[in-house]
Amino acid sequence: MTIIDWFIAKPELAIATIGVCVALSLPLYHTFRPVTSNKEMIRSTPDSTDASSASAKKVKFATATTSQSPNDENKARAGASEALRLTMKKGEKSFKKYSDDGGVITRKHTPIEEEVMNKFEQAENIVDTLPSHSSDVPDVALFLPKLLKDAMFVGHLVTDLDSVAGAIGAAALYGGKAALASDINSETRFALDYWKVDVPPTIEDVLKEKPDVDVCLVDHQQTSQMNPNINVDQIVGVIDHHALQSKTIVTDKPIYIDIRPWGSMSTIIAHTFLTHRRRPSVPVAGMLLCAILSDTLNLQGPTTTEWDRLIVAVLADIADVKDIQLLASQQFKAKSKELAGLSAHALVNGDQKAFSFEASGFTGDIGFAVVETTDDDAILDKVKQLLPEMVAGKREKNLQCLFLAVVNIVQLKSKLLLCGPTEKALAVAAFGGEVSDDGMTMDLGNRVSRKKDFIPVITRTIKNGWSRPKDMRRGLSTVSLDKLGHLEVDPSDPMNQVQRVGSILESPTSKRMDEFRNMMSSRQLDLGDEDEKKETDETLMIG
Ligand SMILES: [Mn+2]
Repeated sequence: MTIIDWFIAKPELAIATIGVCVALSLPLYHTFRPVTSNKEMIRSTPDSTDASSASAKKVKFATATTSQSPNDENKARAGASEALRLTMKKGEKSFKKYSDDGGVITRKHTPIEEEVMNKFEQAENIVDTLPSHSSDVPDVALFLPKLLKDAMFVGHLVTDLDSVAGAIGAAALYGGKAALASDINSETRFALDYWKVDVPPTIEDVLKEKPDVDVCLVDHQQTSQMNPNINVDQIVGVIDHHALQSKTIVTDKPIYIDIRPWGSMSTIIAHTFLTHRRRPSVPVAGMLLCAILSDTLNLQGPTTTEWDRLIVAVLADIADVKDIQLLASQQFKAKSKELAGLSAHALVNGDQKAFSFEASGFTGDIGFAVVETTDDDAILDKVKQLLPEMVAGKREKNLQCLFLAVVNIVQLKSKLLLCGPTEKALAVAAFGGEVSDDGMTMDLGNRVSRKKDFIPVITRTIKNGWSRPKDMRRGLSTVSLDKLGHLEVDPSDPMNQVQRVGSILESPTSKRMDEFRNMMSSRQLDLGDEDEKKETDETLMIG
């Protein structure tokens, strides 16, 4: 008699046996499950309330664990963290293999995915400590600025996502109303639509209704960035992450001030939610998340701190964002509708992905950035800022090649920016398009999709044995990194635009850009023309 036969013959015994096995394995499961034990530790710590309530919480929690309630346990684990964990394994560098006619393509984790993955466990533990709905029990260890209650929270002029999301978050946290200091931009519009949040009223509308409302400035404290309708005497608070400069407001009474040197004002609001053991609603968490991504340029900007990284992971979990890279890309596309306001750094890094290759003739990572626009000329006019930024980014990220495709989404055509001879050679081999006279761009015709039109073609070319042409002069890879400048935020810029400064390529007195231009337009570089090779040897290498 096999076990199965026995089970069929004695079903009641079989069920009992399974029951005993499950009962025995559950305690073991919980003993060796780190997240659960952490949660137990945090939850069973008595808080400032009375002992009976603390022990009631303990009992309630114990019941929930032993009964394995699918609603409690699975819900907590079925969020964004779990989704990301399923697609990314710690230590693995790449994922998302998909087959196209070019074959299997492996995309590297984007920097933001890696950042979020690194903070998963911490974020999960933090989210687990939050009550599912807010309690009104005050914690004496925390200062609750009652003075912000019913205030109007408002950001700076030329308002941005951090200002608007921060105002919405602060209004939800402290109790009050968010208002707009000026018209919203396309990125803010995207976030409001995405998280289904109503556009806040304008400051003028709020003041019309309630002229003597208390005001809390968010994301600024300089009078020059303040909406002129605000009377300084009505200001009761400032929550900000900018430097205190000469035009900081002056008040005749003490006000609430919370200024921290973090990457985004919304990080401060989200962190205060956590310290007050409050769980922001999904729309508020989503807005704050998008704002941090915006201000820190997907956690890659120079102002990014560990707090921004941690809070992004926490908010992604609360807002149940299953694909953080997809959200970041969609937001960047919305942002790039207002390209005139974007720095070269933002354009090159806003929607960039890296792909790994290992083939007979070429091994390494290739970065591919895309800017989708209705006005490609406006972007191509910035080629002198974009190319040095590409060169610097390529060096910083240790990429073998970095491309930027400027895609006209109305006419469905693209131009490829070529930042060095390797890119030029590979683009010629892959796309066979016409290189511009200055050697810096290639017409890609009606190819418009990175996933369908660009990467598969490059993949096929490399798989078919493409390698760097022999005797090709090297590009700017020999220039030392520090000569390519460093990233900086102008403290007086409310928009926190990240700029590269001090690059020898951008200096007006430097001839490097002209040398670069000459080098790129020189035909022998990528084609390995034997006749002109001697000349190459004599020509001074850039760097
Ligand atoms: Mn900001």
